[in-house]
Amino acid sequence: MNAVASHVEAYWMPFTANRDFKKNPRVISSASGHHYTTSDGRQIYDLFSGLWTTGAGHCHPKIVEAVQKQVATLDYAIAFQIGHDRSFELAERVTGMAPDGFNHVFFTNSGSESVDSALKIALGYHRARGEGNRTRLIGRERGYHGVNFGGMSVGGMVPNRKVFSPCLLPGVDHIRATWNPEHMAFSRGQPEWGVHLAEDLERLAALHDGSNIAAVIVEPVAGSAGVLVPPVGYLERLREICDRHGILLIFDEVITAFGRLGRAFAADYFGVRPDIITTAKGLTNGVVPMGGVFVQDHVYDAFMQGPEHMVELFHGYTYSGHPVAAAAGIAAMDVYDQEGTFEQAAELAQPFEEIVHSFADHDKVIDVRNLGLMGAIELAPREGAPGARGLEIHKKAFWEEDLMLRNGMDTIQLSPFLNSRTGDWEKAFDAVRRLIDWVE
Ligand code: PXG
Ligand code: PLP
Repeated sequence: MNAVASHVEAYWMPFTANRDFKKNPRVISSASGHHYTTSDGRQIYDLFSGLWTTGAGHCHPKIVEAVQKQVATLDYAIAFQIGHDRSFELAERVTGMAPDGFNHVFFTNSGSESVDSALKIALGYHRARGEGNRTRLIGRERGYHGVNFGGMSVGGMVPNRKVFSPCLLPGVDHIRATWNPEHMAFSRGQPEWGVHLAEDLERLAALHDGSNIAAVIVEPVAGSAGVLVPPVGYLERLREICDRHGILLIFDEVITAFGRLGRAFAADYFGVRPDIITTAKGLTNGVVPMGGVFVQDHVYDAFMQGPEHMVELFHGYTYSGHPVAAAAGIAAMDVYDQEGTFEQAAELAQPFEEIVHSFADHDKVIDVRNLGLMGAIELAPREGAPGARGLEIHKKAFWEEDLMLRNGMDTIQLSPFLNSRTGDWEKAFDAVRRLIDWVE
């Protein structure tokens, strides 16, 4: 065991092969801008910007300063029946950036909490309007909506659901994922094929009667599943079907909100307005854990009835709107505004598309997908060992190419900084090519 390895046993790491990891731990000690520094002193270029979180770069001085100031001014304030300035300020700020009609936001501490909050809000909304029969929830195969019971139930990642199968929420259905290799492989941006996949929702409305369905939740672009981009017209079609049946449409924008597609929200990018939007990650540039659920006025207003002394939504977290998180959020919005971060991301989308699609002709690559600054290079699995190529590439990238690369099974997931320098990409993607050439 090396010096680091002896200190890593106590921590049960999330979504990690603990025993394999602990034999030779990959450990980060600090970060600045576009690089991490490892515990053995190497500078590593981060091609995943944290975990889709840190689009403006690590340890941004303005956000660091705001957090330092806040923690010394107001560390925590009771969150229920009492308010503090920072949470109101952030709420005003971010609803001001949200699509029209989204004038309220409920704060959480993560994407998983945002999703479970959104599902509860959807159920409460219908009940408040006298439609308490609308209880069915619909998700999508291969969707990722976090790991809490609600999000896991509407999610469609099989390994995340398998062990918990008997305890998933009842009354949940899934529409098909928007990926079909035969018709969609190597599409640049949105695939032309596949709008009809939205009709799955119409079929479920016919099966259950639409009047029993509360909400459908989808990621506008599926992230964790390996960047599955919606076909042209697909999200619009979902919106139409929801309207026809009175179903709430929830966009899970935990990855896509705050610039990943070159706009504040994917809802803006696609010009499709959901009823509820879940966010996290980029809300604070990943600096302090925080999420937010944005709701349209008709959703908020539905709750604002009955005796005024009564709590309208029996839901909330001790740390909802935490002062330090809110200060980080406000500073992140300042950075995005002042540096034109979303505009930078929009300009980088085309060069990014070129660079990821330069892998299309590699004999180990079976698909390349991209939209905005989300990208995926999918490798053919090694015979009898699915996932092995992806993990071997991730590890060698860390140890020998000084590169942070995230793999999901055999798909290399790409989430570059919103303010990346294209010269850095050239070096980083040269390394990616060497790794794909090398892997057996
Ligand atoms: N919804 C979406 C769309 C997400 O991407 C969550 C909810 C849950 O957020 P929290 O903060 O509870 O983790 C996410 C999180 C990957 C990967 O490898 C992505 C996420 C989580 C783990 C792995 O792409 N996204
Ligand atoms: N190492 C790798 C593999 C890289 O991709 C990069 C940047 O792209 C670096 C190191 C450091 O690059 P720079 O100092 O230009 O930011």
